[in-house]
Amino acid sequence: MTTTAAPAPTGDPAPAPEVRTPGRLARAASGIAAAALALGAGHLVAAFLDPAASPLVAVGSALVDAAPTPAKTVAVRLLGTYDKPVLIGTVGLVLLVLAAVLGLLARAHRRTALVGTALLGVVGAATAVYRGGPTDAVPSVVAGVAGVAALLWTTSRDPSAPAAQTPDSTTAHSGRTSRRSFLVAVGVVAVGAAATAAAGTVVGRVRAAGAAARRSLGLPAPASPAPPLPDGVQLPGMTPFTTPVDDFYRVDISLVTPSVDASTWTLTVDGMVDHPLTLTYDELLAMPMVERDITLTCVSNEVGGPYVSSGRWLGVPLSEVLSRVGVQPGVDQLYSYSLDSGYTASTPYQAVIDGRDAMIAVGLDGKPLADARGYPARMIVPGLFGFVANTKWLERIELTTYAKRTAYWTERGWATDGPILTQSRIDLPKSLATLPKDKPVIAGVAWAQHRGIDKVEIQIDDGAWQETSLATDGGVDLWRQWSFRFDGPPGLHSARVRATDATGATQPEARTKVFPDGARGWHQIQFTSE
Ligand SMILES: Nc1nc2c(c(=O)[nH]1)N[C@H]1C(S)=C(S)[C@@H](COP(=O)(O)O)O[C@H]1N2
Ligand SMILES: [Mo]
Repeated sequence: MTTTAAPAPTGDPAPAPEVRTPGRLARAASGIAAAALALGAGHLVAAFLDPAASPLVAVGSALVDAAPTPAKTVAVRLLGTYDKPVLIGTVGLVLLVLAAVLGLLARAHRRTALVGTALLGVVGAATAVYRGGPTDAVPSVVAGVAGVAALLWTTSRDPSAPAAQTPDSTTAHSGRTSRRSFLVAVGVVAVGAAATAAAGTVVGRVRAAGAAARRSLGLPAPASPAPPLPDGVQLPGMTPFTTPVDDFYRVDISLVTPSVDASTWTLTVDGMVDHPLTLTYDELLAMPMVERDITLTCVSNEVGGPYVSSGRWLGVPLSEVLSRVGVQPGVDQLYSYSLDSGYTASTPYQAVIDGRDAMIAVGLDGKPLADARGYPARMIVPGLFGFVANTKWLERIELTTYAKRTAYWTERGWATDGPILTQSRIDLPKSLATLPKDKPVIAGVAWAQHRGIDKVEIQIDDGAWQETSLATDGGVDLWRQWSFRFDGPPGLHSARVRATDATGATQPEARTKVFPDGARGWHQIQFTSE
């Protein structure tokens, strides 16, 4: 044969098939470009509907939900706040590989590739619906359609269907053209992907800025303002009586702090009621508000621990909302749903209607709730541990029975009822610190919300229990500071405290774990007196 002959006079040898038609790389790129356009289109649509329904975010969040609790804990410990970007990046990488494979498949198995692309859209839609509502499917459906269309269009520019492979010069020429036009098509899809992704990001930013501006407009004045805290609730040099918002303890199961758009948020109150009710944020804000100082406590607070904080809450009395819906006989719990992470809580109905300041809170210390605090609204019920009463990112309250509904933590073995246990804590001096000679004051806080603190006693070493002096009482739903003047000899000492609540019950000495209903026992420290 003459295949080893010198190059043709034109200097243009008959191209090998892989040169004439799109190569593997180009075809893989077409798959990736189609997937990128799909994600971009999905992202853009999600920016209008619900950013959490953006396909990658939806799939990543669904994986977080599905992950067992220990895996989540490990992920948070290892990756800290990067856990989410890492997870979404991983999902993206998997998608990238799948997309490349689909692009390669598209020539010989066009239908399979198209069906595969559509299936990816279905996966995104299903996870988005599982996490949110039916409309959250839209971004992924649009993404799927965009992906299929892009792949259809680019592969239609690929002439390498078996029939087209006759090695005459015309085909060679049109093959080169086709390869070029295929690459141009891939490029157009890629540009479309970048454009939609960028547009989605811009729309998302603009909308978030709008939401932030709206939030900064502030809150209505309370119809019933908080009475001023009496002088003397705060002892000099002690833990702030009202916890600075940035120091307020935070406990929740959310890996990513939800950022809720109040303009589309609603709160539904339904279940065993005569008139189910759905309120918008504006409708909620239009209701008469109360403002109250209330101390929150977490069941997971160890003896001496930090999960107790105090603040001035602004909200709509739950009684007001309940009177609007008309609660039917037989109701024994308010079952609250968070719009985040499938979190739910069981609050005893009795505790909500017994006259205490149970509310749907929208503000803390004069500002709208921060995202981490449950914006736009959360439940606050004084006297109950956070996990039974303080649902953040509240979206629904169902009036129901304990027989019918079980709360998130109850399902995981924690107690169903969670009255806050009486506790006391030594804050000054810090354990193992030195008590100064010129100011030998031991001080701390005690709490027994909705019962009140009657007495705090201290024991130095093995001495007799002595009564401390209580700071001014701010009210039964608040913690109370106490202090004690130490007059013992210099050297190493121990001190422990116990409080007695207003029902006359003194904290038991025996320690218990926080699981399942809160820690019991006396807080003890060692210190050196000068
Ligand atoms: N949505 C939601 N609400 C939640 C929780 C949660 O995990 N998710 N944790 C609860 C618990 S255990 C406590 S102690 C309080 C803490 O409220 P804070 O973070 O504002 O202090 O929120 C409660 N509300
Ligand atoms: Mo908690």
